[in-house]
Order: sequence, then C-alpha cells, then structure tokens
Amino acid sequence: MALFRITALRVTETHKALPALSVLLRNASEATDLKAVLAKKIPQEQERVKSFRKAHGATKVGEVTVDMMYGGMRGIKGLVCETSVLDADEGIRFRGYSIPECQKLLPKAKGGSEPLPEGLFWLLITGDIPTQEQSNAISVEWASRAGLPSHVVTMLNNFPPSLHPMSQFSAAVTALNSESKFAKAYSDGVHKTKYWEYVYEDSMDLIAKLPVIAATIYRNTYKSGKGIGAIDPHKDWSANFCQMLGYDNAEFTELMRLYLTIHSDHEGGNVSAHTVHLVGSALSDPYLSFAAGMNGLAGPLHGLANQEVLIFLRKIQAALGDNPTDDKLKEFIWSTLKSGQVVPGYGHAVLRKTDPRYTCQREFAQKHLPKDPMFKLVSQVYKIVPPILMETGKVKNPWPNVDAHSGVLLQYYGMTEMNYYTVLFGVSRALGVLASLVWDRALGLPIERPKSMSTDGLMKALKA
Ligand code: CMX
Repeated sequence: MALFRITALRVTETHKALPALSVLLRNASEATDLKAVLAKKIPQEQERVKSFRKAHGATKVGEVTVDMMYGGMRGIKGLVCETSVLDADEGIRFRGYSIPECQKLLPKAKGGSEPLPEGLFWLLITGDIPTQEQSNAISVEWASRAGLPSHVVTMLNNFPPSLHPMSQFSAAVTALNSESKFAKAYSDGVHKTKYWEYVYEDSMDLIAKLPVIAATIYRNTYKSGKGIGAIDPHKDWSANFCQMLGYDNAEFTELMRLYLTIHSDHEGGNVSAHTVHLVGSALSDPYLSFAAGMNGLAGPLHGLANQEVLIFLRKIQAALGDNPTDDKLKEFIWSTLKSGQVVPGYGHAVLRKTDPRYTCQREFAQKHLPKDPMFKLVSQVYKIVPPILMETGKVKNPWPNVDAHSGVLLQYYGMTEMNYYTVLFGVSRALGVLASLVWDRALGLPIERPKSMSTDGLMKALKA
C-alpha cells in the first residue's frame, strides 16, 4: 500500500502559494466578483419568474403518454434548466451560445486558442460572456480554494488501486461534505432566502477541489502515488489540473481546456444533471448532490461510455488489426449488435444529428493528430456505424455522441488509462450542474416529487 501513498502535505501545498494568492485576490474588483454579480442578478430573475408564473402558471406545455411513462420519461417537458438547452438537430447551446460561438467568444489562456472553462462557468451561472479579467479572477479564486482536508487525502490514499476511479471520485466528494458551508448554515437555521449564497460557496469550493481529487486518484491508481505537486495561482484551472496529473504538454493542456468546457452541461434531463438537481432539491448539500450525480455518470449508457468506446476500439484492433477493411468492420459491428450489446459512443436520447461535441473534438484531432492510427479507426467507424444502426430500424439516433471521440484524443497524449476517462467528464460536469444548483436555490425550487402510478392504477384510470 505504501507505494500508492501521497502525503496530505503534498496536496495542501497549495498553502505555499498563499502570499501570491492574497495579492491576486486583493486585485478582485466589483466587476470580477462573481458572487456580487450574482447577488445583483438574482432578485431580477426571481421577479421575472414570479410574474411569468403568475401569468402562465396554469398553461399546459405538453402531454404525457403511457409510452413516455414506461419509456424513461423521454420527451416529457417537466424540468426547468437555465444554463443550457439541447436542440435535437443543432446540439447544445450554453446560455444561447453554440460550441463554435463559445470557442470564439470565451476568454483564452495566454497563447491558447481553446476556451477557458472558467469563462464557460461564468457564462453558465450569469448568462453573460465574461471579460478576460472576470475569467482570470475565477482562476485565482479556484486556486485559492483548492486545498483538501486531510481526512479526504487519507481516504484517497487508502483506496486500493483496483477500486474504479469513479467510485473513488464519488466517495471522496461525499466525504468532502464535512466542509459544507450550506449544511452548517442550514443547521444553524439560516433563512431560506440565503440558501443560494451557501450553495454558491460550496460549489466554488467543490469545483476548485475536484482537479486535486481527480489528479490524486490518477497518480495513486496509475503512477504509484508519486506526488501531484502544488497549485500555481498564476495558472488557469486546466493548466493546474494537467500539471497535477503529470502532463506538461501545452497541446494536452489546450485539449483539456476544450474537454472541460464541452462536457460541462447538456441541459437538465440527462442522468447526472437530473440527479444533482433531484438530490439537491431535498436540500442535501452540493457535495452530496454532486456525488449522487457522479454515480449516475458512472453508468455505461451515460458518462462511462467514453471508457467503453476505447475498450471497443481496442477490441476491434485486436480482432482486425490497425487497418481493417470496411467489410470486416461491418461484420464486427453487426456481431456486436447481434450479441445484444450497444455500439458505445453512438446514439442519444435527445440528439438526432452528430453531436457538435464530437465534431469539435474531431476538428481538434484533424489539426493535431491526423495520422494517429486510432483516430483513423474512429473516422472509419464514423463512416460504417450510422448506416448499420439505421438498418436496425429501431435506433432513433445513429450518429456519434461526445463519448465516441474523447478517449482517442486522450490516448494520443499518453493518457491510456481508459477506466479514468469518466473522472475527467465528472470534473467538467461539475461546472454545469453546480451552476444550476445555485439557481435552483436562488429561485426557491421545491423538493422534487413527481407522481408515479402502478400498471393496475394506470389501466383503471384509462379504463383499459
Ligand atoms: N447501439 C446499439 N443499440 C442502440 C444504440 C447503440 N449505440 N443506441 C440505441 N440503441 C437501441 C436501444 O438499446 C433500444 O433498443 P431496444 O428497443 O431493444 O431496447 C433502441 O435502439 C431504441 O433506443 P433509442 O430510443 O434510440 O435510444 P435511447 O434514448 O433509449 O438511449 C442511449 C440513448 C444513449 C442510452 C443509447 O443510444 C445507447 O445505449 N448508446 C450507447 C451508449 C452511449 O454511447 N452512451 C453515451 C450517451 C452520451 C452520454 O450520456 O454521455
């Protein structure tokens, strides 16, 4: 076990940076203070929603069929999510901005060309594209909040490396709830109008700490626990994360900025986002709510698909070699389907076209790794799989989703440990779901409790 240890000291080395941090934090002005910006916006939005509900509260927005009830509630409009909306054909828009627009408009790191996740978070939570200064202020603030309590470090260091990284991730986040300012304020009897402030504090703390947790898991599980180093307050969130993971390739850091931006949010109904929202509605603190969402992300039909895709590609290479013929590949795909398995990375509950998150990763690959054999295989799969899925006659969306491409990029830069990939997805997903959680409490959304029926009750109600 000793081999896999890192010391608490190593992780809390962030404190070494404190003098530099305090100077940087002092530079924050009212315009770069995200909490102050939100405190101005929230009363306006509360008023807007209140008058909208007063005028239209009883208006119907859709209907529920029996198939929807048995069919995973597909298509039921039953949730409000402010941060992003998914269009079946166009894909995701973050607060109204498409991925190419975000790539163009959001602040970048010095010398970089991909958007900073800090800027995306500002956009998700405020609805406004931030300035470079606002985005930089978030980098500094997250650096200042990154330290882990020693019990979480001890816990991480005692997990066997055989425990799946997503289980380690979710367990560590759950244990972090010892730090919850919301849970403490609630037990101290805080007024409900102030809930959002404490959920905001916990969310900022949690987002700041996630890369440290994730990097510790990576180093412990795959790199014999060798130290993760210190947070540099002059670096952005992704650069610090890459450095802690042990990667110092500038191109990989750019990939990570893109990756952490595009995986952040996919409107409110997907398993991870919906779970965080649902658990949060019981006033479980953000740590518990987020950990619950991560247990959903760890399912193979959701976030774990990025791991499954790489395993699938490796299986193809093992069976057919690096350059399979189209016919051999078709045969392989059909045999997968006939054995009752899904083709991972393809299909979606809402999307009906190629996922734009797939497209922007493909563009990254075309620019940086056009000759990579695995990328070539992914391109060939993109040509072969959709017509086959269409031919089955039952798959509603035969096109690739985000998970069909991410692993290929990671393995190119040396991150070949596919069981780890969903943790990266989880770090990113925090940005969207926690921004939403702050708004859930700001808008005073109640405990979620839809009505269920038994088959007998349903038949009786429909006189069937
Ligand atoms: N391979 C094989 N069969 C598929 C399929 C795929 N990629 N996608 C859908 N199908 C099948 C379904 O299993 C279902 O079969 P049955 O009727 O026998 O149960 C049928 O096609 C209809 O399904 P659907 O309405 O098209 O898709 P759903 O909304 O039910 O499911 C999803 C969506 C993503 C779970 C499904 O497409 C899938 O399993 N894809 C593979 C796993 C994957 O890539 N998941 C990641 C999604 C993105 C993410 O959340 O990260």
